[in-house]
Amino acid sequence: MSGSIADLFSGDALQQLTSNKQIGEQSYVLRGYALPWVERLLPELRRVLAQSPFRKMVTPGGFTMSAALSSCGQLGWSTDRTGYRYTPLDPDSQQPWPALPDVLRQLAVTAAAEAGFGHFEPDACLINRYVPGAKMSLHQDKNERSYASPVVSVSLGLPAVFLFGGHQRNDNTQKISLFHGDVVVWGGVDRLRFHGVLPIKEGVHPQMGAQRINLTFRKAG
Ligand code: MD3
Ligand code: FE
Repeated sequence: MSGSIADLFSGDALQQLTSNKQIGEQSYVLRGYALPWVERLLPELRRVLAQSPFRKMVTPGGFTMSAALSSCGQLGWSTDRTGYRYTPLDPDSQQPWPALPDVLRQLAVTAAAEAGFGHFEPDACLINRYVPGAKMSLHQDKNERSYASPVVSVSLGLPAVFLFGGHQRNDNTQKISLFHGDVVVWGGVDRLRFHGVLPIKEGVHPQMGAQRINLTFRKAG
């Protein structure tokens, strides 16, 4: 008979996949932190996406991003041939982005506090959808007005390998596996570090299907 998954991993490997971890001077992985919130979060996410559906976007360089994007909150992020920006209106509908649902805000604010960032006031939640094969190349997040606030990210669905680099594009990167329900908080001196996501492996998540959805909460304005 098979035992627990603990039997399949060495002590070190299991530790790596299940423990909270400081990954930078002011960056923390909170393993499974969102799990108790998921049931309340998914119906709100569905409502948001009915109003502002996922869409493919083109970068100023002319490349179509492999992740599909949407947003909620006072400001939403988008890109086209003319640049990256936060706007109060969804450029597809010309209507305001859907409001940031309370449960999403509470999750982000509570996780930020857990990582030592009190008084986080997110005004933007970027929603990325990755199907197997989709990735995000190494980049910095520099479109926010101030870098004083942290970024909180919530991973849902298929696992991903997150790349966490330094302040120079060619600095070494650490690879961090992120699973359904994991929350990561980045702030302070780590706020402008390069980061990316390796291509998502084929798979089907029992609750989310064949996709990974990542929510990133920011104070953009
Ligand atoms: C580290 N998204 O939307 S979230 C992005 O998994 C983005 O969808 C990735 O990078 C994803 O911009 C990673 C994590 C993230 C977001 C912002 C950061 C990590 C960060 C800002 C500074 C340092
Ligand atoms: Fe980013």
